Amino acid sequence: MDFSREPPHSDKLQVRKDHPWNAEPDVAALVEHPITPEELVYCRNHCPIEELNGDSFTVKFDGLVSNEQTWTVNELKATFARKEVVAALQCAGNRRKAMQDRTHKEVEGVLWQDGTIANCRWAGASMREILQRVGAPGETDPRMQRLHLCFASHAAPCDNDAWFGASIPLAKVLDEEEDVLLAYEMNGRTLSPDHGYPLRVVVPGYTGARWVKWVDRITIAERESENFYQQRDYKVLPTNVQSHDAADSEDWWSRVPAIQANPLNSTVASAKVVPPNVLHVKGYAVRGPSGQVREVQVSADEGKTWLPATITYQEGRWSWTLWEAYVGLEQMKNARQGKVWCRAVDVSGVVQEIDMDWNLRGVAYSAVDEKDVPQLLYSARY
Ligand SMILES: Nc1nc2c(c(=O)[nH]1)N[C@H]1C(S)=C(S)[C@@H](COP(=O)(O)O)O[C@H]1N2
Ligand SMILES: [Mo]
Repeated sequence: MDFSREPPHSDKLQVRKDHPWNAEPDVAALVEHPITPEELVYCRNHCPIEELNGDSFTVKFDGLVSNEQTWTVNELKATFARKEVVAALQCAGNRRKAMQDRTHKEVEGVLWQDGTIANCRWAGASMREILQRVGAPGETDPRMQRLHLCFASHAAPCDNDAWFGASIPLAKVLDEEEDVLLAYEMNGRTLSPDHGYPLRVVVPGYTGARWVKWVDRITIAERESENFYQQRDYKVLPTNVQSHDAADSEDWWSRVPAIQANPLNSTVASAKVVPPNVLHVKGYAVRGPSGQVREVQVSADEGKTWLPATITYQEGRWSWTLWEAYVGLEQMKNARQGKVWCRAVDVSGVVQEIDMDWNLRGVAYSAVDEKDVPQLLYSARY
C-alpha cells in the first residue's frame, strides 16, 4: 500500500494504528462539544488516504435501475437540493477495549476506547431523491424488501480487499424519514480527505462501516455487497467462535448477519470533584434501533440504585445525547475505589443490559459502562 500521499491529519487525536491511519480523540474532550469539531472526529481507515480530485471525481449509479447515470460532484449539487442532517457516526469497534477489559479476554482489532463516535452536521443530496431520478424500484415494488443498495470505493486498495464496499437494505434508503445522504459537507465545510472527500455516504443510525467514504459506485442489487467488509467483518460472531481460523474454517461469516443499526449505548466520559463532596460526571449516549434516547441513568453503587442524569443536548432523530449528573461522594463506600456506571433508556423503554458476551472481533459492545472514579479524575481534561 502507498502511504506517501497522505494529507495532514488532526494532531488532536490519539493514534491507535499508523498504517492505515486510525485515531480517536480523548473522550473527556469529545463530550465538551455537542457538534464534534472536525479535529476531534475519529478517523477509521482500511486503506491509505489520498486527496482525490473533486472536479473530475464521479459517482456512478447502476444495477437494478432503469436509467444508469454518472455524475460529477458539481452536477449532483446542481441537480439535487442540499439536505442537512445531524447524525452520530460511530464505529462498530467503539468501546472494544471495555469489552476486552470486562471479559478478561483478548479481542481482535484496533483497541478503540470510547472515542470512535462523532456527532456532525452532514449535508448532501438525499439518496432517496437520487434513486427516484435513476428509476430505482419504488416503495410499492414487490421486490423492494429484498433489495440492497451497495456502495463501493475504489480510491485505494484495502487491508483485506482490493476496494472498500458495504451495503444497506434498499428499504432504509427509500424511507424519507431515514435521512440517508450522499454527503459532500461535514459541519458546514467541504468534506476533508480524511472523512471522504469528495463524497461519502451518511446512514443515520447505522454502524460507521456502512458510511462509505470516497464512494464512486452505487448499485442496486439482489444481494448484499460482496466486499470483505460486508461479508467477513463487522459481524457479532457467537461467543463459542474463539479464533479467526475457526470463524473461517467453520464458515461462521456466512451464518451471521452483518451489523447494520448501532446498539443502544452510553459512556461515562469525565468527572470532576465539586468540593466538598459531590462528583460532577459527564458522558454521552447513542440511540439504538428502537428510537432516540429518552433517559440516561447513573449508579454509584454498582447498579443497586440508579439516578436520572440531566440531558444537556440532543437534536432530532439521529444525534447523540450528552448528559451530566451530580453524584454525592458519600453514596460511594470509598471514593478512591468508587465506580460510576451509566446506562441509556430509549423512547421504546429498552434499557442497556448490564453485561454483554465476548465476541471475537469485539464489535457492537453495548454493556452498561463502568468507570473507576480515580481514573476519571486523573484523565479529566475540562
Ligand atoms: N472507503 C472507505 N470507507 C469507509 C472506511 C474505509 O476504510 N474505507 N471505514 C469505514 C468505517 S469502519 C468507519 S467507522 C467510518 C469512519 O469514518 P471517519 O473516518 O470519517 O470517522 O468510515 C467507514 N467508511
Ligand atoms: Mo468502523
